[in-house]
Amino acid sequence: MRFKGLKTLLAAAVLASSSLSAATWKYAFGEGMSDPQGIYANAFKDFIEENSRHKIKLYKVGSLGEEADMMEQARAGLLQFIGQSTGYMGSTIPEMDIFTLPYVLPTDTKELDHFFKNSKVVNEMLPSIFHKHGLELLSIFPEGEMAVTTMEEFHSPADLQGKKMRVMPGSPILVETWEAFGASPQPMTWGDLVGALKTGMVDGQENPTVWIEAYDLDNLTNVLTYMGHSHFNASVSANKKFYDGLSKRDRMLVQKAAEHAHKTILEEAQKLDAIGLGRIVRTNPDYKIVTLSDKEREPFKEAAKEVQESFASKSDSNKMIMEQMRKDLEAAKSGAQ
Ligand code: 6CS
Repeated sequence: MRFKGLKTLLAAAVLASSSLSAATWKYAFGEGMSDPQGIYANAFKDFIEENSRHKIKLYKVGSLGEEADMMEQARAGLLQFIGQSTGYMGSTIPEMDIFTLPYVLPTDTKELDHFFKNSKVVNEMLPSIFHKHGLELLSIFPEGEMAVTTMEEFHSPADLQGKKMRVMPGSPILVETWEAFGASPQPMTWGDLVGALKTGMVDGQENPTVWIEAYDLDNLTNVLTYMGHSHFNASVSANKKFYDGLSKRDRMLVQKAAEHAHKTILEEAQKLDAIGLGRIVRTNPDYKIVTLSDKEREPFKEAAKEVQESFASKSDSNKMIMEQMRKDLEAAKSGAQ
């Protein structure tokens, strides 16, 4: 009896020490430290470090290779956490292309917030899909409406004929979208984009306004166009084996850190986008800013339908995601009022 009690005591001591022992976890993300993914990563790191003895080592984009390399490293367990733009994920996790589909997500920021907080696609369906790819999904968040920067103005798909538009690599749907919009899509990494704009290899690109301003893309193009077609989103996940191997207490810590970082970025991202636009207007007064009218958007919306159908036709899983997405967006519309 005394022996059994001793064993229980020893086991408890081992368990306690394992959850108290300090570890350093690696977290790579696809942007710089002061960009939205960096703000999320820093908020996550601060929360973990303030509430445990663990440390987080952050790796900004480029320090561990390109985005595709980061994803491989995270799935292989060399990294414990990864933050990545959804536009880089569709070829690995096809269902993630739901976030790059044109004219699906609302432009209204309240609706968008409601959607990301309450969506069944985000909170119930995607986590189990991520599991199949060796990842534990922690967050998906919007960084800002996609703005299109080009050398020349465009108001219709006909104006885009033959224009080479850079898209993020790793999303078949982005290629289909810009083809449907009349352009000639050119998938390329972020690292190659600035050179491609300078040498005329591409005629335009799309990104949130905050990013366009921060990386001087307004000075490399002549026109910025809002066409209301999509939002730039990012996701954060953990390597699943690592996550499953954590103590219950550490899993809770990771979830709480993700909730905290998610809240932080939702408050910040929209402000940042508006600040970015304000800076462009002040520092680059000759830069043309165009918002397509509802009438001008019509042919793009029409073209988008075939891309939405194409996404849903790729697999049963895509079809189910698309159906639930429509319900989630309806709920967001009424919930945000
Ligand atoms: O266009 C891109 O590739 C980059 N854009 C943003 C807003 N974040 C990271 C991504 O690599």
